[in-house]
Amino acid sequence: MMTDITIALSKGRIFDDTAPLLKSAGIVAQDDPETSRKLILATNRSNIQLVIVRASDVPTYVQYGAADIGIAGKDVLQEHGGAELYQPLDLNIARCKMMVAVREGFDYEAAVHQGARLRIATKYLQTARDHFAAKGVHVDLIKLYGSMELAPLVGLADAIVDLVSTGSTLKANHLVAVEEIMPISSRLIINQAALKLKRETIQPILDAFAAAVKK
Ligand code: PRT
Ligand code: MG
Repeated sequence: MMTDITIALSKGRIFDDTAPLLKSAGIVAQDDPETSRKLILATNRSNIQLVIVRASDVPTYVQYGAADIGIAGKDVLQEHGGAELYQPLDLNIARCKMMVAVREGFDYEAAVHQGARLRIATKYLQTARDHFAAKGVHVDLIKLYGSMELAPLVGLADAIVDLVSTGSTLKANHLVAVEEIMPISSRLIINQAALKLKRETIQPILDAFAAAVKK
């Protein structure tokens, strides 16, 4: 019997970093998601397809079984909560850091020390809430969907919680990172029911990924 496997991932850096891992599992996409408008990509393996979704939607597709396997950043999984997702493998790709950043010249340490109530703009509400609660810092969280770097520049927030990789976006906007919240990389996620029902097909993919991951 032919088992159909659907793998959900986002285009851009996750697709780019995942393609070599897929290749090591013998899976090659038939289209390039950067140039194709297709949302479902066939692969060289007739029983395996890729679906291209927003990075933050990957856990949802896998949770509901619309995809069997997904690749998602720890940032995304932290916000989703990870309920019902089997997370067997850190792929060590799309690495960056979740950080707190402020405007150059803003004395974050002093503000924290004085017990000031801080306004924090972020797309990562759950992560920010957990971080400041653990520090015992009172915050007002302001939800944004992107370009968090703008918020401190126009007085919307005292600080942001965002991902930083090269640091050039912060620098270009006269912001500085003042605290690392956690290192981020992408993980393989698997629907638990799919793993039981389709283990014959899923296990070799998992094994190939595990063997190909850069330590
Ligand atoms: O872009 P979209 O709104 O569709 O969604 P997304 O931003 O969640 O997706 P995408 O594809 O941009 O990122 C997918 C995953 O890559 C994220 O979930 C992270 O796990 C991981 N990743 C790794 C990053 C970065 N590095 C990164 N630098 N995601 C985003 N950035 C952004 C960051 O938010 C900031 O705006 O890049 C900017 C900073 O980069 P530097 O190099 O200037 O520091
Ligand atoms: Mg992005």
